[in-house]
Amino acid sequence: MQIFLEQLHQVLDQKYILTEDQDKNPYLTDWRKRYTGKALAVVLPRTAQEVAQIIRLCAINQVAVVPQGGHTGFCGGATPDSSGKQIVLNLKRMNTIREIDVANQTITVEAGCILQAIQEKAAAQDFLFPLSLGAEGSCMIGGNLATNAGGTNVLRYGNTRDLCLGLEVVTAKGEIWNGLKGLRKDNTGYDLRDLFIGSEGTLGIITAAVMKLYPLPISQWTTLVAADSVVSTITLLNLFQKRATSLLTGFEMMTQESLDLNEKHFPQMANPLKGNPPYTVLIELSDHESEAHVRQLLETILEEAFEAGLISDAVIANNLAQANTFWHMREHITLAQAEEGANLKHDITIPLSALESFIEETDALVRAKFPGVRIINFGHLGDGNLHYNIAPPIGVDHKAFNLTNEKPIHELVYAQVERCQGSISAEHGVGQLKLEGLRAHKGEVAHELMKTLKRALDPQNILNPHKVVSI
Ligand code: FAD
Ligand code: 2HG
Ligand code: ZN
Repeated sequence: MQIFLEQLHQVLDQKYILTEDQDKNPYLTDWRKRYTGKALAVVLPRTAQEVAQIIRLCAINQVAVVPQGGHTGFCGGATPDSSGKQIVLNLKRMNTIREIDVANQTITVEAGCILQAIQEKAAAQDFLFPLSLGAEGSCMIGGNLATNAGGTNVLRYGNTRDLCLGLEVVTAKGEIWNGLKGLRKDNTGYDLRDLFIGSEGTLGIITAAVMKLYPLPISQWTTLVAADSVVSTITLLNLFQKRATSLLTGFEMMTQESLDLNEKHFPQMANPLKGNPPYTVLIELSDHESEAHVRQLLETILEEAFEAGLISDAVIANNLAQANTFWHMREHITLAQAEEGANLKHDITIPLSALESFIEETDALVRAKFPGVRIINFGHLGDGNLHYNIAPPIGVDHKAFNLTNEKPIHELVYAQVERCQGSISAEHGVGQLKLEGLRAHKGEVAHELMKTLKRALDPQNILNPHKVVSI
């Protein structure tokens, strides 16, 4: 290993190869503090050429490499194992926005660009970069692409995969594939770009990307509404889809228990709706015509929803600051859960037609088998994506509870997901957290095909081994 470290010094300046514990430690624990690993070194390259040289050295010396962006992922994908033999390759120094192509409506960015920096750069040129998630101040576009992140704008603009037109990737052999064309049509055989997106660093290292831009909306209106049942929230979604069509850019659901937990830790985030309703829905419309147009449309749809008995209360944000408060309330649920202690996450998708029966049956089963637990169910309802998280009963030690109950709770929830033909990972990926369950979920044929791809693209198994699939 000494030889390998010496070879690394021929590629990178000493200060970009971290080998001391105090320097490495900030890169070794994930955001949830669920995983802590060890690393031979943390390396901080600045260019794709340096990444390629590092990978070539890893291949020669059989050293495994864990690519890392902001380390905000929820599945332990960017955390090394406990052997101390892997290196972490963090992309944060590759943070140049290379180009905005106004006519093509695209932005070319390096993998280490912070998501929020891309949004801001686009906005400065009157463009919208629609990917938006609670971690946007610290996650990086390379990590977003590697996990195919979702977030709050998916129902209008799609997930990260849908926003990407081209990639630059360093392969397991240390070659650089330049696929940075900003083309909306390109049917020249296998889609390599789609292979790397969502592969969580197991097939290649993303060093740059061409992403789509959209015109900035002229006006956005945000409202919070109260609903009594799951079926009301879904009927309401369908009403907005029908009346507002592409103007509907956000449709987020939060249960009473989720907002209670929020208020406990962040009293300033109290729900402005009266009477603590069972379901609170945050709805956002975005318009390119005029403020008056979208405001009137929103009021008309809400009136219709009241008349149909779908909602019992509504608060429309009067200004941007109030709209931001509504969004902060939604985004703080994750932070409230983190404050409360370790919790069990289930990032799942269910077809909207099965959502009502999923929630009603699963809530009943969970409450019967694990009395007192809090079901912190919230999420991107417009995408059928629930964050069906479970917090231990009040007053119970979280670690002890999770130790005994994690497995049976996961089994119960995932069995329900399978029954409803859903997915056990909607947007957070697989990483090491869901590695074991993936074979059963995907089925033998799909799982073998994934392994075949992994073997073909990374025969030495040096790219993020034992994440997503083990070969
Ligand atoms: P990391 O955590 O560093 O890495 C994630 C995976 O990608 C790892 O497997 C890593 O090896 C790989 N990787 C990273 N960079 C590269 C690269 N350049 N090339 C190849 N592989 C790479 N996720 C959502 O989808 N929707 C949400 O709404 C959402 N909200 C969140 C809110 C909060 C408060 C937090 C903490 C997280 C949230 N997340 C959400 C999860 C997380 O932010 C996303 O998964 C994000 O895309 C991860 O980006 P990152 O840069 O932190 O990646
Ligand atoms: C969100 O939608 C994130 O806020 C986090 O995906 C979900 O905390 C979670 O489980
Ligand atoms: Zn989410």
